[in-house]
Amino acid sequence: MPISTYAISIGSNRPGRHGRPEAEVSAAIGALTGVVAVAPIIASAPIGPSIRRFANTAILVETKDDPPALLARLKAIERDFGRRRGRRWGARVIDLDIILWSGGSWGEAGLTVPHIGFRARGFVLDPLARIAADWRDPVTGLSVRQLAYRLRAVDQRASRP
Ligand code: A4P
Ligand code: MG
Repeated sequence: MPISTYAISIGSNRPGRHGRPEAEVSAAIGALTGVVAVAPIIASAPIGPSIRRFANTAILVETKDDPPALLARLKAIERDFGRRRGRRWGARVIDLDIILWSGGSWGEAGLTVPHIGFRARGFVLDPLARIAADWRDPVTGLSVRQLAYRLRAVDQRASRP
């Protein structure tokens, strides 16, 4: 497998052994090899049933791993950080999702890249736009900058009286 680049989103809304959610996010970045770019960590209001605020960021990783191999590495970190399997979208110490892959699309064995929901999530698009604004989503052909802009426009329309 040649070297490819991945965009990974990181979220935490529960303290763990490294400390507060921001510290968990930083520790997860430290646990990964091949990290070539790190966006600022943002605080974001929870989308879904969780009440606690999230710390979120995005990173770029270069690796020879194919998508399933990288997912296995990410899941090992989630387990090591004490994430418990439970309610989907429940509070979690760390959540690591593969968002984009320089190889394009992947869809086998329970793994979908680009991530199915990322186009509707500001907490993914905003940090990612800081480090990979021109990266094009192979499904829509839109860049991360355009996806972030489009989502903000939708949100503004929704909040207009
Ligand atoms: N899976 C399939 N595709 C992928 C992929 N591209 N990356 C499978 C990672 N995993 C992928 O994921 C469930 C299963 O999806 C995995 O076992 C893998 O085989 P998960 O991470 O265990 O479950 P999840 O995180 O609860 O679900 P999901 O769909 O990843 O939800 P999200 O998108 O992570 O949303 N609000 C704020 N403000 N900030 C957040 O970070 N996060 C969520 C969770 C909800 N609200 C939030 C935030
Ligand atoms: Mg996830």
